Amino acid sequence: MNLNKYLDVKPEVAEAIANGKPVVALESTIISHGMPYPQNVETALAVENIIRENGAVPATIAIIGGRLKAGLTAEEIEYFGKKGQAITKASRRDLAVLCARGEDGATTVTTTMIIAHMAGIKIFATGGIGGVHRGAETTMDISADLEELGQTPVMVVCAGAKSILDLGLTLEYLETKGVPVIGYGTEELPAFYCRTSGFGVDYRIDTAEELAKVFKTQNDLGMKGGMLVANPIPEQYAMPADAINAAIDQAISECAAKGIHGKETTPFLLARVSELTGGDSLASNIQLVFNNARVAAQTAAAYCKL
Ligand code: PSU
Ligand code: MN
Repeated sequence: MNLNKYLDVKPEVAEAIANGKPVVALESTIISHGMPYPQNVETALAVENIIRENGAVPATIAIIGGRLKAGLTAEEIEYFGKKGQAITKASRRDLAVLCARGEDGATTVTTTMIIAHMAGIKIFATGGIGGVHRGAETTMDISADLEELGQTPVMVVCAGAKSILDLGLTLEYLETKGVPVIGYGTEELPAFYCRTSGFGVDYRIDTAEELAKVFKTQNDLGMKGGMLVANPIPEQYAMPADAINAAIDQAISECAAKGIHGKETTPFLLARVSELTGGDSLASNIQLVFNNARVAAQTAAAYCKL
């Protein structure tokens, strides 16, 4: 089963993959760098339960002691949650060094896609993806997540992207890379805490069955890239755009003033926006991840029937 000598697939996950049962991948940077402890651990465990309730097996992905893990135990999730930002945030360029040195790494959307694909998992649920940062025309800060979506055949179900990014440029980049951006039940790209952004998606799809069919077709066509499904936060948890945008603008100017750059930028902005908007934004963040887990599990189940 383990085709890759650095990969450990949790037995429950390996069994599901071998028998054509639905599996949903989950990332670990959202645990270590995306939310505070203990809500991060509680959320990660609750997301796994939601995936099970919707008929799929969860596989939280991470790097532990240099091993690529497809599926974590509850103890391992607790370890990532507690260690938080002390864990290396692992993107594509970090993978070989961490494996060779036997170190730990929290997987971003990029590395979760890579490891999911190695394990044979096709559908992945998260909160928000990385993208083209505001001011990228001079900083060139463009997340590796967009490159990965262009080259690895995994469907990523998210709630769009936070307006810490330039959403218009992010969509342009995805178009260049040939990544279909699908609105789940919407024509507009959701902006994480907000259901709307003013930017249109490429296609609107209303059912998990059609998501599965389109992604299966893309795979059958031999196209190597992924697909981005943007699922708006449920209405009752959505936040007013004005309050969020004020916090985002403040966080971005603080980030620039402190000279923060590179891989630290996104974790800094996430933590600062969350502090500035208080507990409401954390509650919304948790609910949108639950919502994405449901859609991903239903899509994985539909995919297995095709
Ligand atoms: N955006 C969020 N929440 C997150 C992330 C981004 O709203 O947790 C994390 C994800 O792991 C994503 C990564 O893959 O940050 C992107 O980091 P960067 O912008 O440095 O590529
Ligand atoms: Mn970056």
